Amino acid sequence: MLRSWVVGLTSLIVLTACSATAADATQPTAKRYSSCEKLLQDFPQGVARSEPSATKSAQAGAVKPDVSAAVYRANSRLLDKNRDGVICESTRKAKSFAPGISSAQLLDWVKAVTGEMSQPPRNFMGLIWPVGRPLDDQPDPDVFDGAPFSEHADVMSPKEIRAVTDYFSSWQSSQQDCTASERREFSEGARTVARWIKGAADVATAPGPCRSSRSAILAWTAEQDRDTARRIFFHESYHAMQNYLLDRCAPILKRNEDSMNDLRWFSEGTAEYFGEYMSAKQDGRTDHVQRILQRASDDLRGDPGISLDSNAYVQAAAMVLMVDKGMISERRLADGSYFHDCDWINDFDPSRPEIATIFDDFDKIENSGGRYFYSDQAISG
Ligand SMILES: [Ca+2]
Repeated sequence: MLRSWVVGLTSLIVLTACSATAADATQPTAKRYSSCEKLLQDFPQGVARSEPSATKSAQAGAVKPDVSAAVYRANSRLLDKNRDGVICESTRKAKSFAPGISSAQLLDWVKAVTGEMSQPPRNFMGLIWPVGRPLDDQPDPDVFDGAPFSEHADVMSPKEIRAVTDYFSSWQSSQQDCTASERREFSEGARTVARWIKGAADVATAPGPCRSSRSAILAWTAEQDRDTARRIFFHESYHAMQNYLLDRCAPILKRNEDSMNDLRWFSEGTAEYFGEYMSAKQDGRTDHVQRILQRASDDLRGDPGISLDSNAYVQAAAMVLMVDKGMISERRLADGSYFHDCDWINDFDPSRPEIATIFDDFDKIENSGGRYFYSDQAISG
């Protein structure tokens, strides 16, 4: 029995080898490329050696690569570093487990964000899954490792929950560009994310895992419409693209991260502004500033004494005021370049007199004829 199986296998190998030789003899040798940049000019989605390899890559959230055994064979030694049967696979990945948005649509969101940045990370992944309604109206940091998420009703089966947690951990472990010490943190990171997902937390965050590989992950709650989920996804993606946030600047500036908490208004305000900006851009709208000011204005009407530290709505409005005053530009906000080094920690410190005026005047939003704007006095003040 074993003998005949071995014989059969040998014949198969011979047959395969013969057909490969025959194919090589009749086909011109495929072009060799010296880099992925060059190959991607001809094959923008990368090249798989076979249909199953292409399908597997697409299931992992990438754009489905073209299939060409000849191109693959000519270039795999140099360009298929992780030996997964695909050369120059997409570095942008997205997976949606939520009804209401497909993985292909989420990949469009991912590409929109990374395309906007002047220094995007090499690898980026977006992940969305559904949760139900909140179980109470208080955050439960004790349940979620200190993260300010709240428990929601489960809407996924145990099998689906497993699929979401597996997706995150397998994407993370496939990241080849992270350092050995960063990779040692992977399992604890994946376990934390899995606890959030299993606990039906309203997760909205940008977990590492390293400088060259970033992700934005979102639990889409039953109370959020699609536009809200998209805006939050863009907000979190922006955090993932802020190359120098407080945790990264603390060791560089030799300061304790907690001593810089009064800078969060700027990292949050830019992210919230970006969420509205990117949503408008995708929809072909130009009303993002109006929406930002209207939300802040509604918030201020509910609580006129609110401070600029209190929430992202008023912090995004403060960005509008700074653009109006010429202190920042929308272009640099949108392309992430205020976060290319740690200068922002000093530039936007509330103890600076010009920043103190923003803390004084962010609430001077006026409304006339349905239009929201900062008063001339606030702009010139
Ligand atoms: Ca590969």
